[in-house]
Amino acid sequence: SDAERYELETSGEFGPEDYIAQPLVSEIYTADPSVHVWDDGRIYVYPSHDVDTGIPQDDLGSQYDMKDYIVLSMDEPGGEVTIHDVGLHVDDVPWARDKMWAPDAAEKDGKYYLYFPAKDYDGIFRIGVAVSDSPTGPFTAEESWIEGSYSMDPSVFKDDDGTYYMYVGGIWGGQLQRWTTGEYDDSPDLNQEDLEADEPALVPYVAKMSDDMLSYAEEPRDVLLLDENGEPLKAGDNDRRFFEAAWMNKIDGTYYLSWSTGDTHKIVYGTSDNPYGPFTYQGVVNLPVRGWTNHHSIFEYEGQYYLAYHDTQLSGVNHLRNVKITPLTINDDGTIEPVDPFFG
Ligand code: FUB
Repeated sequence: SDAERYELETSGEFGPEDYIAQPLVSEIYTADPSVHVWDDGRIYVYPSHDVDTGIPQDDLGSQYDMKDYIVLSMDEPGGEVTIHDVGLHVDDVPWARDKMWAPDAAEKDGKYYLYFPAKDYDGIFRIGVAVSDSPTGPFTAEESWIEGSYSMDPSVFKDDDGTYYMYVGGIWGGQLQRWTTGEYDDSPDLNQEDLEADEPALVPYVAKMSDDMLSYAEEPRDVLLLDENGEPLKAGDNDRRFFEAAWMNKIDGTYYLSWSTGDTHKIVYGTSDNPYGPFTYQGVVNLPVRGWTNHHSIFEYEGQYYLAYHDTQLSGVNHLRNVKITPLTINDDGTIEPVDPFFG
């Protein structure tokens, strides 16, 4: 079963030969890789920069106590990786207190926008933006978070018509369950979703970006995620329901939204003919990796799709991760061939 497999993978002893891909870098710990190939043809990885600050592990992910962002880049998959200077530090973000979690980036008219979640001084996750003339920074943060933003794991998708959309959200430590009324609910017992198993699961939200890329051009709206019968994925459907890490691709005219299932440790996906959804569940992108979290991006380089993801090969510690890249097969019928991060 998936559960047995996860137990084996997280408890077992593994050598490099057991993994289908190797860490991009070993000098620093990196996670949550958002990958883009900008107009210069180079591959840029916008990851979280994992550090250990001694905070004990809990179900809210308090041990994921990251402080800055460092961009990686390379000429081609498998090419030499450059670790760039710190692109943005939490001390240089006026509104942010801590928890610089999974970022993403966008390019528009020669400017680069780093989007990132962080907790404000009330401990509430918001989405921030910082701007640079360089894809690797340094990025200059705006004074405040993006108005109307909440929760974490932002990703920004550029559609063929030049419209940019941001997808956001994550449950449990990501706080999405605290926003179901539209206001932040600070109840101490609301650390997980408060739903019956047969109720619709929580979903990410999407908003079109303004022309200047610094704010939402509209009220965020829920992204509906449906099963094969057109019913919303249920809160008890832990193998498929949304947990965090939404990522958008458009492949042959179809919108593919992929996400992490969190406590079942998979990356799965659904498809739609509309960037707002609804998305119909299709299958698995990535089977459980070594480590609790599974967070990815999908990108195309010279006609080949790739999956960027992370595991804990180098540390064996959940919050000290390393990013990897491996080829991804899109089948002729448009389905994604699931990646097994282990040989054998
Ligand atoms: O890296 C911190 C958090 O862990 C991310 O925001 C989640 O997606 C999970 O990977």
